[in-house]
Amino acid sequence: MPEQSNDYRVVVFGAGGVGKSSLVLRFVKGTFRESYIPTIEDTYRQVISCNKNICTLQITDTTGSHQFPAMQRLSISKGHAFILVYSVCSRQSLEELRPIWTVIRELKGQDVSQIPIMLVRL
Ligand SMILES: Nc1nc2c(ncn2[C@@H]2O[C@H](COP(=O)(O)OP(=O)(O)O)[C@@H](O)[C@H]2O)c(=O)[nH]1
Ligand SMILES: [Mg+2]
Repeated sequence: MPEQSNDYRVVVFGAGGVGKSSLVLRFVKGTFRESYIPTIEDTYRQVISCNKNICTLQITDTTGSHQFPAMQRLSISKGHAFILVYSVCSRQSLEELRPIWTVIRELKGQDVSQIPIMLVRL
């Protein structure tokens, strides 16, 4: 399938339990759930208006830092923008972002300043 130029793929990474899915669900559905259901991998598609154009926003909510390396690399290769989430209560959750950051840099080339990456502290 040819890639559409107005199709944006955002991938959310971060340690298990930091609140990635909650963040995504709040944005996509406006909901919050108390119970913790570990994610395998969920993708949400939304049609948004952006610069007066209709765009498709595809958000991939990953399982976290313990994603299979091949799946992680695939999500990074396909992604246009990345949201790296950690918890202020866990130094470990911040440290788990480092290898993901390294793989993003490796797969997206050296000019990391050209890649939209957002660091989110929850
Ligand atoms: N009180 C509170 N609980 C939260 C918040 N964000 C997430 N949680 C809870 O933390 C747990 C893990 O959240 P989840 O989004 O599934 O984390 P994920 O593993 O990173 O996707 C769930 O039980 C959520 O209800 C928040 O802002 N406030
Ligand atoms: Mg989750």
